Amino acid sequence: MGLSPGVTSEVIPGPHRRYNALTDEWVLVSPGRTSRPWLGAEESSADSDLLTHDPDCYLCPGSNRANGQVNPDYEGTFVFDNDFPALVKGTSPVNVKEGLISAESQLGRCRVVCFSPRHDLTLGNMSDDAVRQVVDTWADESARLGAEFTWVQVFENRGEMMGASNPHPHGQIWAGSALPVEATKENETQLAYHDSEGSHLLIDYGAQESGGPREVLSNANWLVVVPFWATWPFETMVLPRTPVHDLASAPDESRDDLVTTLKDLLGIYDNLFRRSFPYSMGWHQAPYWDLPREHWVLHGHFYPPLLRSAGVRKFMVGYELLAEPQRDITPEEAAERLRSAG
Ligand code: H2U
Ligand code: ZN
Repeated sequence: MGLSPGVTSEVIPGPHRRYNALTDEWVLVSPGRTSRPWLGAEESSADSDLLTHDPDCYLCPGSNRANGQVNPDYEGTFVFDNDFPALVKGTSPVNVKEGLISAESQLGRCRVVCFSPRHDLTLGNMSDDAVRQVVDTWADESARLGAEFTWVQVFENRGEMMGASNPHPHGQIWAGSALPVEATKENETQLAYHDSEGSHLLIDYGAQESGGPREVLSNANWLVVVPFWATWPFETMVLPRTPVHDLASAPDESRDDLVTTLKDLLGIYDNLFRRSFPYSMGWHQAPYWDLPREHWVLHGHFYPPLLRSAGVRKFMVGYELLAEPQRDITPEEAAERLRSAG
């Protein structure tokens, strides 16, 4: 490829737009704007002390869930069908096409994944073995759901600010028959790149960023960067160093390295503003279909909402909603601050 790690490491001083090669979109970057006065919303940043087992928590072992089922006395991870699923298998077919009005069926299944029986832990402070079990559970569940559905979305909403309903460490998996919007964009860019360059977009991108100003951390199998085109202030992307299509095909040593990667990254996030750091994270795995998958590289996205302190969040409003995403702190500054929180 002939790409050097120094490319675009120079500071770009004024407002400019950056291209997102993964989604074929643009983001407006306005360096220096965080120094503007702030009289707006400040979120409460107090982390409350949690019980190791909370009898009122519907995810704790032995608890009653909303549908009346009782959780088993589980010891590692525990997965169950969401009692309030956004996608279901047995709906009557929808096929509407009348002028500009279209609708189609979307069948699916929603799972809830408890990461640990301990109510007070987070993915970042669980033991290596316990996090490895979470990675294996994500992989096994994805393969199983992928046998039935096209897209398997593994994700975690952490913290009240991101809409998590409960501090008990947990995530969700939504599997569906149609390829969602984000996946469709990423599929098109990765396929087009693979066709024209004969290599993988995200592997080449990782190679270009490795050791550069946007790298946050790395090891033999994984690289974490603040993408050149990041929209959220401390957004990161977790990239494998060699093409892996989905979690289930990640070999043993890669999964072990992923455990270290996740724990290191989450430690950095919690250190940054000295609070339990809220975020939405998730894995983008190749679609489970008969069409080509070779171009697709497994990767993780972390989208944290915080901007300048534990109490001030980034709002995607105004220009962002109406025109295009905009950021103040540059991806290079964000990566620098994340590295120093390590
Ligand atoms: P979130 O915290 O990301 O919302 O995930 C919790 C999920 O757990 C949520 O989707 C489900 C909610 O529907 N849930 C159950 O399936 N059973 C319950 O008893 C309560 C919540
Ligand atoms: Zn609990």
